[in-house]
Amino acid sequence: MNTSSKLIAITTVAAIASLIGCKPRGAQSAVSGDAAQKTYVAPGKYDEFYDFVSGGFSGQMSVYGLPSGRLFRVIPVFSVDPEKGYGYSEETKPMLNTSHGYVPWDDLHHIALSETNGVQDGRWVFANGNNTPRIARVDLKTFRTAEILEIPNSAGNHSSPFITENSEYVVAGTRFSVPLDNTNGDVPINTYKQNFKGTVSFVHVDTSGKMSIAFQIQTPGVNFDLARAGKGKSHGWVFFSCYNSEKANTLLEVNASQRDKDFIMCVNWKKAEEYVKAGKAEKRTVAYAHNVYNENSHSATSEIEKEVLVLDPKNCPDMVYFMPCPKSPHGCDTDPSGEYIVGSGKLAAVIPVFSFTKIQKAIADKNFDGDYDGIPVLKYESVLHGEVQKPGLGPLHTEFDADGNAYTSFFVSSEIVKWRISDLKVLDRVPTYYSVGHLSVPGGPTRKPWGKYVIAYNKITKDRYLPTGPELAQSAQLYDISGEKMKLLLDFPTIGEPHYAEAIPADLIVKNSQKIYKIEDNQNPFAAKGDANAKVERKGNEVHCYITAIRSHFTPDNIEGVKLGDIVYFHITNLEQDWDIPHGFAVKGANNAELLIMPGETQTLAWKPDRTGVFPIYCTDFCSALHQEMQGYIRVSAPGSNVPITFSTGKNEPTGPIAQNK
Ligand code: K7E
Ligand code: CUA
Repeated sequence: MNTSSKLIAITTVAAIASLIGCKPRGAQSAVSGDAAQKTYVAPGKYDEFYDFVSGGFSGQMSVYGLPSGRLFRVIPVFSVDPEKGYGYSEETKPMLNTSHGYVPWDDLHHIALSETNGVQDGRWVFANGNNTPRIARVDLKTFRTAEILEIPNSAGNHSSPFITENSEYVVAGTRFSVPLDNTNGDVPINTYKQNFKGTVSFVHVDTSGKMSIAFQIQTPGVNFDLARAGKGKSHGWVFFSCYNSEKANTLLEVNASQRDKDFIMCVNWKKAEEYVKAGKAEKRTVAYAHNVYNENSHSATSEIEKEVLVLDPKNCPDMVYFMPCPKSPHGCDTDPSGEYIVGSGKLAAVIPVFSFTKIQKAIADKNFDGDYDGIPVLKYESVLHGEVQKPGLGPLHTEFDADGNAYTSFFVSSEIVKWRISDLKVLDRVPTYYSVGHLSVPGGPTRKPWGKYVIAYNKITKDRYLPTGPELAQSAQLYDISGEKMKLLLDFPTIGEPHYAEAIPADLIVKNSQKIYKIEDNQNPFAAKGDANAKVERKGNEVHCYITAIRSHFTPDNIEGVKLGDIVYFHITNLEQDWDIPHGFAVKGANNAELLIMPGETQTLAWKPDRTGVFPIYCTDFCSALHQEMQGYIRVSAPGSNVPITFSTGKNEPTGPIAQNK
């Protein structure tokens, strides 16, 4: 054991001992005097940045303003959202379809804003579903989930989605290695070393935003954790951190921490594209869902795709290299110039910083330290720019400003450390409350950081907020980085558990924000584009109600002729053409959520009545002074009844043979 590895070993023991919690001293330290002024956004004024924050196990994404920390919206992505009817309306259910059927939840960790020439462009934001591997694209015109693509040959889509500088690809590395989908997966778990493989996927994004899996690369059975695309000079490469190079399949806490170094995997995707073009990829039969929301029909479709192209590095020289990285790396981040790649070993005592120029030279000189499963391993010293010494305990993630500085989060020692990339000197450190995970600097992962702030996304709140029972809100903390020293400005609670977040100047999004759906563009097959088109039709045991909503009534508002055993479909068209006037729709006893229908849009609620009687329907969104009058009734009769289908608004003559009920 040399001195540095001894140091690592000692620090590792200390780190493991304190992994469970470490509260910084001076936890109640005061914020600087002008913090309130710096975060105060006067009523009616706009924030400077939008902040898109992952919701972790809430499966959603939330949108805050910075510097105020005000919550603007929760965007449902992988989880159903009864507030908006997402995943409950017939139109949105297909968004949550997978090869396993309907999966109404996921674990959303990472955010990737679209880029042009390495600069945020405000078109889309991508997010990963960890559990049932998926990538979603949210359209920033509407702040709605526009597309969800399942990832085959993957299990735990954690190393995802990280975007290339012209949004050519979002990448997806599997956290769990598994028997691949085209093999017989029914194998003993302890045959891990023979039968379990990893993959990284390159998901192409076309100019309209539409995603497709261009190719996958099969890898040794490690665990991929995070990734970053190269930029500038390193454009064309993606760097994936991985742990468990021991290929352990039990007690990873100990067994995956044996080796001094794990790896960062460097993938030359331009080379991979050449191999795909040259026919080197193997077509494999798999099954994965591809779900797309159509803005004109306001409905999603889900297709199961059956094929994927897989490259094996064994047949593709010069495509994949491993770079040793101390002790179970987590974060893997590339600086704005694209020259430096920062690895963050969770149990390491240093932060290694690699040089892209040196990586290229080491490859050219074949400066290898053997291979790992046939893939060349670059010599650590030959690719290293240097190590940040004594930075803190448990480095996780690094962001950058435009002035050559890096900001690294330390989970175990609960702090943010600012250091200079050129000479690796630590410049400043501030505590976080508590146990910070990701950091985010506006534009921090791009070629053009906007700087100004770093936001810490913390795992634990403890004593920071009013107690709310056994679980407390997770928390973000805003720090001013405009000076030499970082200054804490604000705490604000978050929805779900925040992992990564990205902030973007508001004007890049505001100018494109959509206000309504034009009623004349509405192609939903069940739309009623005016009260004259409102109707109720029976088709076998289905009753389709084409209902319009406008302040402050539904047309029709009285419906009869439904029989027990029928399925009733309420197709509600919101005829409003004004910004911010949705209507809601609910019916008593429905085993479903409400609908929330945007101006010009049609959404459908399916309802299977469970008893005869008269059931109220009403608008759930306070839309006008007479919102409370926006209501109606639907009558359900016995299966054999001869009540005909009738529907009306504003008429009160008896319809149908009601005498029988008198
Ligand atoms: Cu560090 Cu899932 Cu990005 Cu959370 S991960 S912190
Ligand atoms: Cu419509 Cu309330």
